[in-house]
Amino acid sequence: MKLSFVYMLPIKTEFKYAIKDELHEALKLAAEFGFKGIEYNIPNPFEVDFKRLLKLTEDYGLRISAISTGSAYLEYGLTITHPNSSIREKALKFMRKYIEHASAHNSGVVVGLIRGRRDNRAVEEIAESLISSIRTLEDHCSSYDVFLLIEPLNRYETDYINSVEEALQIVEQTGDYVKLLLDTFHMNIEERNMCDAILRAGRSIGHVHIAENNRLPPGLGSICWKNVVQHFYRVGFNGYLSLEALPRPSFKEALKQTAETLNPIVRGFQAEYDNQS
Ligand SMILES: [Mn+2]
Repeated sequence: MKLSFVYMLPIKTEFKYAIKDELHEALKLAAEFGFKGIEYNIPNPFEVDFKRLLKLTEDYGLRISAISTGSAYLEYGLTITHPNSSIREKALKFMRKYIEHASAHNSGVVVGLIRGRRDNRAVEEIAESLISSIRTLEDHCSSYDVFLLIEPLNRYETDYINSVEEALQIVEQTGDYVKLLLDTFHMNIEERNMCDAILRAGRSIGHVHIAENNRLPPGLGSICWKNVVQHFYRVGFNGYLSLEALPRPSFKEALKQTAETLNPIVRGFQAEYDNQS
Protein backbone atom coordinates (compact mmCIF):
# COMPACT_ATOMS: atom_id res chain seq x y z
CA MET A 1 0.00 0.00 0.00
CA LYS A 2 1.00 3.57 -0.60
CA LEU A 3 0.22 6.81 1.17
CA SER A 4 -1.76 9.57 -0.52
CA PHE A 5 -3.53 12.71 0.63
CA VAL A 6 -6.65 14.59 -0.42
CA TYR A 7 -6.04 18.04 -1.85
CA MET A 8 -8.99 20.41 -2.32
CA LEU A 9 -8.84 22.85 -5.21
CA PRO A 10 -10.24 26.30 -4.37
CA ILE A 11 -13.97 26.39 -3.65
CA LYS A 12 -16.31 28.97 -2.14
CA THR A 13 -18.11 26.55 0.18
CA GLU A 14 -16.49 25.14 3.27
CA PHE A 15 -14.76 21.77 3.31
CA LYS A 16 -12.57 21.19 6.32
CA TYR A 17 -11.16 17.74 5.75
CA ALA A 18 -8.56 18.29 3.07
CA ILE A 19 -5.35 20.16 2.53
CA LYS A 20 -5.85 23.45 0.68
CA ASP A 21 -2.48 25.12 1.19
CA GLU A 22 -0.02 25.98 -1.54
CA LEU A 23 0.16 23.00 -3.89
CA HIS A 24 3.91 23.07 -4.60
CA GLU A 25 4.63 23.08 -0.90
CA ALA A 26 2.17 20.29 -0.17
CA LEU A 27 3.57 18.10 -2.97
CA LYS A 28 7.16 18.76 -1.94
CA LEU A 29 6.54 17.90 1.70
CA ALA A 30 4.43 14.86 0.89
CA ALA A 31 7.16 13.51 -1.38
CA GLU A 32 9.73 14.03 1.39
CA PHE A 33 7.55 12.10 3.84
CA GLY A 34 7.24 9.17 1.44
CA PHE A 35 3.74 9.82 0.07
CA LYS A 36 3.24 8.36 -3.42
CA GLY A 37 -0.13 9.78 -4.35
CA ILE A 38 -2.37 12.84 -4.29
CA GLU A 39 -6.14 12.77 -4.60
CA TYR A 40 -7.55 15.91 -6.18
CA ASN A 41 -11.00 17.10 -5.18
CA ILE A 42 -11.99 19.08 -8.29
CA PRO A 43 -15.08 21.32 -8.18
CA ASN A 44 -15.33 21.79 -11.94
CA PRO A 45 -13.53 19.30 -14.22
CA PHE A 46 -14.11 21.57 -17.23
CA GLU A 47 -12.48 24.63 -15.68
CA VAL A 48 -9.45 23.01 -14.06
CA ASP A 49 -6.08 23.25 -15.77
CA PHE A 50 -5.64 19.51 -15.54
CA LYS A 51 -2.47 19.32 -17.64
CA ARG A 52 -0.79 21.65 -15.19
CA LEU A 53 -1.94 19.58 -12.20
CA LEU A 54 -0.70 16.41 -13.82
CA LYS A 55 2.69 17.86 -14.69
CA LEU A 56 3.17 19.32 -11.22
CA THR A 57 2.22 16.01 -9.63
CA GLU A 58 4.67 14.08 -11.80
CA ASP A 59 7.41 16.67 -11.28
CA TYR A 60 7.33 15.77 -7.59
CA GLY A 61 7.32 12.05 -8.36
CA LEU A 62 3.75 11.49 -7.21
CA ARG A 63 0.75 9.92 -8.96
CA ILE A 64 -2.92 10.88 -8.89
CA SER A 65 -4.43 8.28 -6.57
CA ALA A 66 -8.07 9.24 -7.21
CA ILE A 67 -10.26 12.14 -8.28
CA SER A 68 -12.86 13.17 -5.76
CA THR A 69 -16.03 14.95 -6.67
CA GLY A 70 -17.68 16.14 -3.44
CA SER A 71 -16.88 19.74 -4.29
CA ALA A 72 -19.09 19.58 -7.42
CA TYR A 73 -21.98 18.80 -5.07
CA LEU A 74 -20.95 21.49 -2.57
CA GLU A 75 -20.39 24.17 -5.21
CA TYR A 76 -23.11 23.43 -7.76
CA GLY A 77 -25.53 21.03 -6.04
CA LEU A 78 -24.91 18.43 -8.76
CA THR A 79 -25.92 14.81 -8.09
CA ILE A 80 -26.26 11.82 -10.39
CA THR A 81 -29.62 10.88 -8.79
CA HIS A 82 -31.14 14.37 -8.87
CA PRO A 83 -34.93 14.36 -9.47
CA ASN A 84 -34.41 17.21 -11.97
CA SER A 85 -33.13 15.53 -15.14
CA SER A 86 -31.16 18.54 -16.42
CA ILE A 87 -29.19 18.72 -13.14
CA ARG A 88 -28.67 14.96 -13.26
CA GLU A 89 -27.42 15.18 -16.85
CA LYS A 90 -25.04 17.96 -15.91
CA ALA A 91 -23.69 15.82 -13.05
CA LEU A 92 -23.18 12.93 -15.49
CA LYS A 93 -21.37 15.26 -17.87
CA PHE A 94 -19.06 16.25 -15.02
CA MET A 95 -18.55 12.57 -14.16
CA ARG A 96 -17.49 11.75 -17.74
CA LYS A 97 -14.93 14.52 -17.62
CA TYR A 98 -13.67 13.37 -14.21
CA ILE A 99 -13.27 9.87 -15.68
CA GLU A 100 -11.18 11.27 -18.54
CA HIS A 101 -8.93 13.09 -16.07
CA ALA A 102 -8.60 10.01 -13.85
CA SER A 103 -7.42 7.95 -16.82
CA ALA A 104 -4.08 9.81 -16.74
CA HIS A 105 -2.96 7.50 -13.92
CA ASN A 106 -5.65 4.79 -14.15
CA SER A 107 -7.18 5.91 -10.89
CA GLY A 108 -10.76 5.94 -9.68
CA VAL A 109 -13.46 8.60 -9.49
CA VAL A 110 -15.16 8.95 -6.12
CA VAL A 111 -18.94 8.68 -5.82
CA GLY A 112 -19.47 10.28 -2.41
CA LEU A 113 -21.77 13.27 -1.97
CA ILE A 114 -22.33 13.42 -5.74
CA ARG A 115 -24.53 10.30 -5.50
CA GLY A 116 -27.23 12.54 -3.94
CA ARG A 117 -29.48 12.41 -0.92
CA ARG A 118 -32.55 10.30 -0.40
CA ASP A 119 -34.59 13.04 1.32
CA ASN A 120 -38.20 11.90 1.02
CA ARG A 121 -37.62 9.32 -1.68
CA ALA A 122 -37.92 5.59 -1.03
CA VAL A 123 -34.55 3.84 -0.83
CA GLU A 124 -35.55 1.66 -3.83
CA GLU A 125 -36.22 4.76 -5.89
CA ILE A 126 -32.84 6.39 -5.31
CA ALA A 127 -31.06 3.04 -5.69
CA GLU A 128 -32.68 2.57 -9.09
CA SER A 129 -31.62 6.07 -10.11
CA LEU A 130 -28.05 5.54 -8.89
CA ILE A 131 -27.68 2.16 -10.61
CA SER A 132 -29.08 3.56 -13.84
CA SER A 133 -26.68 6.53 -13.75
CA ILE A 134 -23.73 4.28 -12.99
CA ARG A 135 -24.66 2.03 -15.92
CA THR A 136 -24.66 4.97 -18.29
CA LEU A 137 -21.08 5.72 -17.16
CA GLU A 138 -19.70 2.22 -17.42
CA ASP A 139 -18.85 2.36 -21.14
CA HIS A 140 -16.86 5.51 -20.47
CA CYS A 141 -15.12 3.81 -17.52
CA SER A 142 -14.29 0.86 -19.75
CA SER A 143 -12.90 3.04 -22.58
CA TYR A 144 -10.74 5.00 -20.17
CA ASP A 145 -9.93 2.08 -17.83
CA VAL A 146 -11.14 3.99 -14.79
CA PHE A 147 -13.33 2.70 -11.97
CA LEU A 148 -16.00 4.40 -9.88
CA LEU A 149 -15.58 4.32 -6.11
CA ILE A 150 -18.70 4.21 -3.97
CA GLU A 151 -17.99 5.63 -0.55
CA PRO A 152 -20.29 4.93 2.42
CA LEU A 153 -20.62 8.17 4.43
CA ASN A 154 -21.79 8.39 8.02
CA ARG A 155 -25.42 9.16 8.93
CA TYR A 156 -24.66 12.73 9.99
CA GLU A 157 -23.40 13.63 6.52
CA THR A 158 -25.85 11.85 4.25
CA ASP A 159 -29.05 9.82 4.40
CA TYR A 160 -28.14 7.34 1.66
CA ILE A 161 -25.45 4.57 1.77
CA ASN A 162 -24.00 4.82 5.25
CA SER A 163 -22.58 1.31 5.60
CA VAL A 164 -20.30 -1.03 3.70
CA GLU A 165 -23.20 -3.48 3.34
CA GLU A 166 -25.39 -0.87 1.61
CA ALA A 167 -22.57 0.07 -0.76
CA LEU A 168 -21.91 -3.58 -1.58
CA GLN A 169 -25.52 -3.95 -2.74
CA ILE A 170 -24.85 -1.31 -5.40
CA VAL A 171 -21.55 -2.91 -6.40
CA GLU A 172 -23.33 -6.26 -6.83
CA GLN A 173 -25.92 -4.72 -9.15
CA THR A 174 -23.45 -2.90 -11.37
CA GLY A 175 -20.49 -3.94 -13.50
CA ASP A 176 -16.77 -4.49 -13.20
CA TYR A 177 -15.97 -0.80 -13.05
CA VAL A 178 -17.50 -0.13 -9.65
CA LYS A 179 -15.57 -0.60 -6.42
CA LEU A 180 -15.74 0.55 -2.83
CA LEU A 181 -14.00 3.42 -1.14
CA LEU A 182 -13.71 2.65 2.57
CA ASP A 183 -13.17 5.60 4.89
CA THR A 184 -11.97 4.74 8.39
CA PHE A 185 -13.68 7.79 9.95
CA HIS A 186 -17.09 6.84 8.53
CA MET A 187 -16.60 3.12 9.28
CA ASN A 188 -15.74 3.93 12.87
CA ILE A 189 -19.19 5.52 13.23
CA GLU A 190 -21.27 3.11 11.18
CA GLU A 191 -19.73 -0.36 11.39
CA ARG A 192 -19.97 -2.68 14.39
CA ASN A 193 -16.38 -3.64 13.78
CA MET A 194 -14.16 -1.93 11.22
CA CYS A 195 -11.97 -4.97 10.57
CA ASP A 196 -14.98 -7.23 9.96
CA ALA A 197 -16.30 -4.64 7.49
CA ILE A 198 -12.94 -4.69 5.65
CA LEU A 199 -13.11 -8.49 5.42
CA ARG A 200 -16.72 -8.29 4.17
CA ALA A 201 -15.79 -5.73 1.48
CA GLY A 202 -12.82 -7.92 0.46
CA ARG A 203 -11.79 -7.75 -3.19
CA SER A 204 -14.29 -4.96 -3.86
CA ILE A 205 -12.10 -2.40 -2.12
CA GLY A 206 -10.64 0.04 -4.64
CA HIS A 207 -9.46 2.93 -2.48
CA VAL A 208 -9.21 3.96 1.17
CA HIS A 209 -9.58 7.25 3.04
CA ILE A 210 -7.78 7.45 6.36
CA ALA A 211 -8.54 9.60 9.39
CA GLU A 212 -8.87 8.94 13.07
CA ASN A 213 -12.12 8.45 15.02
CA ASN A 214 -12.02 12.24 15.70
CA ARG A 215 -11.12 12.98 12.05
CA LEU A 216 -7.61 14.03 12.95
CA PRO A 217 -4.63 12.50 11.09
CA PRO A 218 -3.63 8.91 11.95
CA GLY A 219 -1.80 8.76 15.26
CA LEU A 220 -3.87 11.48 16.94
CA GLY A 221 -6.83 9.33 17.89
CA SER A 222 -7.72 5.84 19.07
CA ILE A 223 -7.87 3.69 15.90
CA CYS A 224 -5.52 0.70 16.00
CA TRP A 225 -3.73 1.23 12.67
CA LYS A 226 -1.70 -1.92 12.85
CA ASN A 227 -4.86 -3.97 12.99
CA VAL A 228 -6.61 -1.95 10.27
CA VAL A 229 -3.66 -2.03 7.84
CA GLN A 230 -3.21 -5.76 8.43
CA HIS A 231 -6.86 -6.37 7.49
CA PHE A 232 -6.53 -4.39 4.25
CA TYR A 233 -3.56 -6.57 3.29
CA ARG A 234 -5.46 -9.70 4.33
CA VAL A 235 -8.09 -9.07 1.65
CA GLY A 236 -5.40 -8.41 -0.94
CA PHE A 237 -5.76 -4.63 -1.07
CA ASN A 238 -2.54 -3.00 -2.22
CA GLY A 239 -3.73 0.46 -3.30
CA TYR A 240 -3.68 3.89 -1.67
CA LEU A 241 -4.38 4.95 1.89
CA SER A 242 -5.42 8.53 1.25
CA LEU A 243 -5.39 11.02 4.12
CA GLU A 244 -8.73 12.83 4.40
CA ALA A 245 -8.58 14.45 7.80
CA LEU A 246 -8.68 17.81 9.53
CA PRO A 247 -5.24 19.23 8.66
CA ARG A 248 -4.40 19.95 12.30
CA PRO A 249 -2.37 21.20 14.03
CA SER A 250 -1.12 22.26 10.56
CA PHE A 251 -1.10 20.59 7.17
CA LYS A 252 2.64 19.97 7.53
CA GLU A 253 2.15 18.29 10.88
CA ALA A 254 -0.78 16.31 9.48
CA LEU A 255 1.37 14.87 6.67
CA LYS A 256 4.27 14.22 9.03
CA GLN A 257 2.08 12.57 11.65
CA THR A 258 0.45 10.33 9.05
CA ALA A 259 3.81 9.28 7.61
CA GLU A 260 5.32 8.59 11.02
CA THR A 261 2.34 6.54 12.11
CA LEU A 262 1.77 4.54 8.95
CA ASN A 263 5.09 4.19 7.10
CA PRO A 264 6.57 1.69 9.60
CA ILE A 265 3.35 -0.34 9.75
CA VAL A 266 2.92 -0.45 5.98
CA ARG A 267 6.60 -1.32 5.47
CA GLY A 268 6.29 -4.26 7.85
CA PHE A 269 3.22 -5.81 6.24
CA GLN A 270 4.26 -4.94 2.67
CA ALA A 271 7.30 -7.19 2.84
CA GLU A 272 5.12 -10.06 4.04
CA TYR A 273 2.51 -9.33 1.35
CA ASP A 274 5.13 -9.18 -1.46
CA ASN A 275 6.60 -12.51 -0.34
CA GLN A 276 3.22 -14.20 -0.51
CA SER A 277 2.14 -12.83 -3.89
MN1 LIG B 1 -13.91 10.09 2.71
